[in-house]
Amino acid sequence: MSGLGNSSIEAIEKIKARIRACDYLSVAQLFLKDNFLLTRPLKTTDIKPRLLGHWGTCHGINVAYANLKAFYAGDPNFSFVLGPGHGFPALQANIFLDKKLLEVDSQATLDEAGIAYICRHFSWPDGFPSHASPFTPGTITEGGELGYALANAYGVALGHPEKTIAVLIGDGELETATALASLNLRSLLTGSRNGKVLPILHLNGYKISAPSIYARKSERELNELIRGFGYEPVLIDGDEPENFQIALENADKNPFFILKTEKGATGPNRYQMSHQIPLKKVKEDKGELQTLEDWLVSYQFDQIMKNGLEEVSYE
Ligand SMILES: Cc1ncc(C[n+]2csc(CCOP(=O)(O)OP(=O)(O)O)c2C)c(N)n1
Repeated sequence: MSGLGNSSIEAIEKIKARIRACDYLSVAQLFLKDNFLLTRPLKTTDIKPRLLGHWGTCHGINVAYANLKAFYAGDPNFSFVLGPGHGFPALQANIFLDKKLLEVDSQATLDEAGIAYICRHFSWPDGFPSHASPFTPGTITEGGELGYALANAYGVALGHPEKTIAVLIGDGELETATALASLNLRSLLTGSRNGKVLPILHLNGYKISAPSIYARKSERELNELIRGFGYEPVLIDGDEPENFQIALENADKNPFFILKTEKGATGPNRYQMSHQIPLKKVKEDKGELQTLEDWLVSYQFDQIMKNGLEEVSYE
């Protein structure tokens, strides 16, 4: 069992700043080929010629990653398995800040040059792909196919009682036969010889542009479904770290967390409009360009740079 300890106000502020930093870096990777720190007003020539990637799920990933990293800081037996494969800018931002990317790529330094490098080369010829790839440290399954995250997490737990594995599952992903059937693994993998799996359903409401089945269910119906598989549902409503930390601290034997954040949260358009790239006309439309600049500025990344990127690292 871990936790934030005595300095919890500082720790909560760090989680908030970390989420802002990762949100900023996610947007910058998707859109920018120059002017990564907004040292001058944004110009159309700063925007990548081909916008490719997924924004909608990124904020939720950043919320889960930061909260788990803070809670399990320094625990070598903790791992995080990420389901929704489309939030690669978010994953890349997190492994960049924790210097995991630096271990395999000497150009991903924790400074201005490293930021320019990861942003410019995201979804770029001979650069990083728009999805997690074998190059990404820790990748198990590649290919953009939804469904395996929960089974992979139980696989890690098998025969390793010392391990704790949190796994983020998309609400669209949980509609797949693979993910849904994997809920049965809880009954197989109990007992003292296996590790602990902490499933987190990312209930952002949409799968691409349609509402997910789980978002259409009432809270009661969803809870009963989860209880039917032997878990205790724990709702984390919104992105406030305080709620997330309390949920982790109070979790009993078989928790199943439901992280409820809006699809596209913190971005300019929400829900079904935000699965991939919002502001599709940003290169031609001055209004959209201004919206992108305002969106980037809203994360106050200049403040984070002033304090130093180490301050938002859980290395
Ligand atoms: C097995 C499989 N079926 C369908 C798809 C196509 N697909 C890509 S993204 C997506 C929706 C994912 O929704 P969700 O898991 O809720 O992720 P998020 O909303 O967080 O992006 C689907 C169905 C896929 N990648 N894999």
